[in-house]
Amino acid sequence: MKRYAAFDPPEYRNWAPDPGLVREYRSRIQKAPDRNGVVSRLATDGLLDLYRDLLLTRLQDIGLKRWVRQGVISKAWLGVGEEAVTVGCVAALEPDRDVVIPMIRNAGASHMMGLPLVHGFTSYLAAADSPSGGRDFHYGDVGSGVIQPVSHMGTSVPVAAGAALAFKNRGEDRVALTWAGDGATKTAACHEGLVFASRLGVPAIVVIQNNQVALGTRVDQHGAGRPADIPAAHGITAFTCDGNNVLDVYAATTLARRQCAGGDGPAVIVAETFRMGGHATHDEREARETFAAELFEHWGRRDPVGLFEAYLLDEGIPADTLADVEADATEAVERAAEEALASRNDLPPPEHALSPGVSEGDVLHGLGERLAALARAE
Ligand SMILES: Cc1ncc(C[n+]2csc(CCOP(=O)(O)OP(=O)(O)O)c2C)c(N)n1
Ligand SMILES: [Mg+2]
Repeated sequence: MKRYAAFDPPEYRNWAPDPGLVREYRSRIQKAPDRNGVVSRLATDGLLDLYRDLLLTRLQDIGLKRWVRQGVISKAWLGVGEEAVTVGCVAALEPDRDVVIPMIRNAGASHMMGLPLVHGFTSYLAAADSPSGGRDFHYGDVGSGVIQPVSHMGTSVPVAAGAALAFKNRGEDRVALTWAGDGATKTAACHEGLVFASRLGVPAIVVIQNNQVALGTRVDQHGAGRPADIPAAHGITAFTCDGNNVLDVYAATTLARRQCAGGDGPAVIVAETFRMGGHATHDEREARETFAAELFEHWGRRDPVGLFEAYLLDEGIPADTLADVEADATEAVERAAEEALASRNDLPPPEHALSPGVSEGDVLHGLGERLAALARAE
């Protein structure tokens, strides 16, 4: 893909595939017969869909970073380097039936589930036409299978377990999938959710997205155990995967979904990856000091977009075809950002900030009562 000198991490700027890593990328799948079976059923269109979704996810982040530099927004939480953990997982789901709860690094899940790309931008502007009506930058749409997260780490795990229990009780072939960062796995909520899911045998998939860091604390500092050991502690089947290899993530999630659909849920996917930027755009310099430069180089050579592109070329897909996919993705993201900017000054009425917090479509439940209580107090 085109590289963006002003926005890419230094390791991506003059990126070229390392032939040994491209071979490893392929052999990782080939040496696992069940995963190889899943991947070999992907036709060219399926591979190109994965490529497009990786690009859209990366380009949305680049668009947000551009906004930060331009002063449109003050900061953005990006998922650069971790795109495959989102794209591979969601591609393995049934978008018309399954539900996801995306965390900050999983913004790409929303467009993959069918939410307009423009929401990825309006959500940051607090504009009246943003998904939450300007109240929250977290966003979702239950109708599209995206449950809006809250910022409290780990809490999406019990919510996913609860949604999965509903699917099980109704006898529906549906799964609920959420992600938990390495830091989030240290919360009580995460473990309560896993206990609940495992004891009730619900079709929930929890993806432990180990990007090696939680805010400014390295994974080795915030816990002595390994994220990969967590599923066994709860008696849950683990599917470990290379989080920078979209095919491996896709195959692992397909197998996890199959297990859930067969009534043998839940499943935990453990994806190893690396945060190439800061926690958000405000601490990128500190983030570079959190790890040795060699670690950035190690993971930088494993750019999930670049490696998949190299794999596709190796598969015989013409460079022109990839360039067309990229041109379309670039245009779609630029259009979404422009469209979002048009409603930048269209802010919601201030009373909306008083809502107790439950909203559904255009209705903010409880707002009337809250205003009446305020009027009585005056
Ligand atoms: C319960 C809770 N404690 C603390 C925070 C503040 N906080 C926000 S993100 C974050 C780090 C999250 O790390 P991780 O789960 O590894 O996800 P990552 O940011 O690496 O994707 C922290 C501590 C929070 N949102 N919720
Ligand atoms: Mg983390």
